[in-house]
Amino acid sequence: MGRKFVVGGNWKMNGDKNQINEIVNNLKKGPLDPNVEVVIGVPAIYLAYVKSIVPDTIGVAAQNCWKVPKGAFTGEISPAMIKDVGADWVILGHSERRTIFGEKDDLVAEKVAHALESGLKVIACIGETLEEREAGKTEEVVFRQTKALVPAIGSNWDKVVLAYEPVWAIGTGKTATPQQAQDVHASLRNWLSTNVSPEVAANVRIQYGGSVTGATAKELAARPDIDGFLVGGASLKPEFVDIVNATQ
Ligand code: G2H
Repeated sequence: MGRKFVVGGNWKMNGDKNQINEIVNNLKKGPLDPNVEVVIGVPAIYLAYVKSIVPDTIGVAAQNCWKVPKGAFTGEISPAMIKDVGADWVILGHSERRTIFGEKDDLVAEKVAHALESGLKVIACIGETLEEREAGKTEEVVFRQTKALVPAIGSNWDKVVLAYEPVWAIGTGKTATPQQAQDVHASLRNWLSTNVSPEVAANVRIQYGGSVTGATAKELAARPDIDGFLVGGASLKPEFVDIVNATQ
């Protein structure tokens, strides 16, 4: 069976109720390709609100969570809480979490493990910095980040989407070329085939993320190993619909 195209909108720390209403109305108007899975990653404080106004066909994701169900962790939210308000996804390991908030591979893995144990689906982000790319270390970094996730994911690969987001392309307007993205996706799939299993490699969906727009999505989506997008800035705009429909 083919991999279902999956497009995530990562709103990051943006939006108020007015803007959220506009974004959701735009999604409702669509029309969205029914063969594409759509997930919107919203600020934690708006998870319940978004869940109450968005159609059930659109998944709702938190952008982060902590690694245990509850306790004295001021300011954190748990997968149990995310599920309790009706959301079913969490984005973990985003490069902004890694670079601004100092999250390392092992912490990301612990969060992924607990989120999956709690019944959430996970968009797990990986990607190299410009310095690492220029030093020829793209594969080394992406494989290292993925390797840390393997024991955390265990047999739950069907609940995981990998998002390859080169850090140099995030929010910079510098999208990776379709060939650059395809090359990393293909070598990652190859690594998964050797280090996890050929089945996982064939079935896991790998999104590309980094300054995707309505103008760049179609050409990226045409590449065989690009199974969707994780979209930041453009997910706040009407063109998000064009990105969802990029394979049409
Ligand atoms: C990468 C992406 C969404 P943007 O972070 O995760 O953001 O599309 O703004 O580069």
